[in-house]
Amino acid sequence: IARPFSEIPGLWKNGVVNLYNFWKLDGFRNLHRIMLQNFNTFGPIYREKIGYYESVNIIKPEDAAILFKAEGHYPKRLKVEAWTSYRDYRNRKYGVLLKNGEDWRTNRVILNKEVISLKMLENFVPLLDDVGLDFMARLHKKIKRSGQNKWTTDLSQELFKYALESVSSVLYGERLGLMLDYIDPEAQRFIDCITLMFKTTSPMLYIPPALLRQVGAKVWRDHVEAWDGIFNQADRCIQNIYRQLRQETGTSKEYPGVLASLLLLDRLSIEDIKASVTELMAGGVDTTSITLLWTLYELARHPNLQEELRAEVSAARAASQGDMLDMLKRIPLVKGALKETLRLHPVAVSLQRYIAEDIIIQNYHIPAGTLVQLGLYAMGRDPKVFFRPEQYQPSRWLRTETQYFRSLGFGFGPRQCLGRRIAETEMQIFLIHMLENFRIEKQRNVDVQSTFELILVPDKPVILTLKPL
Ligand code: HEM
Ligand code: 2DC
Repeated sequence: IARPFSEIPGLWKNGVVNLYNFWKLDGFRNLHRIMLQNFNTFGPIYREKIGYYESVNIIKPEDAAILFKAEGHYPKRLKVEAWTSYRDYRNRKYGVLLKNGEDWRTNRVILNKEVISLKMLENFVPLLDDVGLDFMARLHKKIKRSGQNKWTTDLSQELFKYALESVSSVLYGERLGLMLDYIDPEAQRFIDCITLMFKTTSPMLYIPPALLRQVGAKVWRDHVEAWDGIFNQADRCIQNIYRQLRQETGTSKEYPGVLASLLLLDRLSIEDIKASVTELMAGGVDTTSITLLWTLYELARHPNLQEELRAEVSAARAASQGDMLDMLKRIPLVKGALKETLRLHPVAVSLQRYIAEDIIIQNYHIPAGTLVQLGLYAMGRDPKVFFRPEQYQPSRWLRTETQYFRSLGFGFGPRQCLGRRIAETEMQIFLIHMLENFRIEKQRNVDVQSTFELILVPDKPVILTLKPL
C-alpha cells in the first residue's frame, strides 16, 4: 500500500522561509544545481515549496513515464505568471504556449500540421539551408578580414542572428537580412529584448508579478519593456506579410512560410495566429543558438569526435549528392551529438505537468492536480540513468536501450515543443555546414558551467577559434 502524500520528503512546510534560504543560495541563478542537490539529499522524489511555487520533483525515466501517462487530454505545464500577466496587462491574446484546455487543443492541432509535421520538412529544409550557407559566407568573410586565417570569438551574438534569421525565414518565407554587414537595428533590439525577457522572468517564478507590479519593481518594468519590444517587432513582420497577401492575386506554387499558410488556411482567427507566431518567433532565438554554442564547445573539447562527425557528414554529402533532405537521414551521429548536448546542457531545467489523475510514484500517493516536475538537468547527469554521465558521448544514442524516456530535451507528448522540427533541422543543417567548413578549437582552458536565466545558459563567454579547413 502506497504511503501518503504528506510523507514525501522535502522542504514544503514554509514557503517564505524556503524562499529566503533559496535567495541566500543565489537560487535564482542556481536552480539546476539546487535541484541536483535536493535529489542527493532526499532521494528520487521530493516535495518542495519556494515562495508560492509548490511541486513534487522526480528524476527517474520510469517515473517520467508514469507522469506523462497521467497528463490527461489537455496537458498543462507550470504557468509562467510573468508571461500571462504581461498579456493580461497589455490586453494581448495568449498563443499556444500559454493557452490551456480546449482552446489550446484546437489551436495546437492546426499549428501541428504547419509547424511540426514531418511533411513540412521539405518546405523548411531549402529555406534553412540557404541561411546556413549565408552564415558560412559571413564567417569566411570575418576570417578574411581578420587577416589571420582564423577567428577567435564569442560566437553567441552571431548565433542569435543565425537563429532569428532561420526561424523568420520559415515563419515568413522571407529573409530579414541578418547575415548582411549592416543589419536592421530593430532586429538587433528584438534579440536583446528576448534575452532581457528571459532574465527578468526567473525572479517572478517565485514572487507574484501582480505584487511586483503594484510596488513598481524594476524587474516588472524591464519585463514589460522587453515584451513590448518583442511584440512590436513581431507585429511589424506579421503586418508586412499580411499586406503582401492581400495585394497578391494569383497563387504561386512556392511555399509561402508558416504565417501565410495559416492565414490562407483560415481556420484560426487572425488574433490567434498573431499570438502564436509571435511566440514562435520569440521562442526560436535563444533556445537553438545556445544549444549550438554548447555543441561547438563540446566539439572543440573533443577533437577526435569532431573528426568522426566530419567524416560522417562528408560521407553523407557524397551519398546524397547534395540533396539536403536526404543528407539529413544519413547523419545519426550528428543527431546523437545534439541529444548529448541537450542531456548535459538542457534548455529547460525541468519538464512539468499538473497531473490529471492520482498516481503512485516511488510508492508515494500523489493526488490529481499536483504540479509534478521531472528534473531534466539532474536526470541527464545521474549515473544511475546514464553510464559515465560526465562524458560527452554522442554514440550512446545509437543504442535503442538509451532512449526510453531519456531523450526529453523537447518535452514529451502532445504538449511537447512546437518548434521541435524547426529547431532540430536548423541545428543539424548548421552543424553540417560548420563541420564542412571549419575546424573548431577551444581557446583557453576555462570550464564553462550553466546558469539559470529561465533557460539554462553558459555562465561565462564561450571563446572559440574557427579555422577554415
Ligand atoms: C515548448 C524546448 C526550440 C517554440 C517547449 C518545451 C520545451 C522546449 C522543453 C516544453 C515542452 C513540454 O512541456 O513538454 C526547446 C528546445 C529548443 C526549442 C530544447 C531548441 C534547442 C524552440 C523553437 C521554437 C519553440 C525554435 C519556435 C520555433 C516552443 C513553443 C512551445 C515550446 C511554442 C510551447 C508549446 C505548447 O505549449 O503547446 N520547448 N525548444 N521552441 N517551444 Fe521549444
Ligand atoms: C523554467 O521552474 C523553470 O521552450 C521553471 O521556447 C519551470 C519552467 C516552465 C516552463 C518552461 C521554462 C521552465 C523554461 C523555458 C521553456 C518553458 C516552456 C517553454 C519555454 C522551456 C523549465 C521555451 C524556452 C519557449 C519559450 C517561448 C517564449 C519565449 C515565447
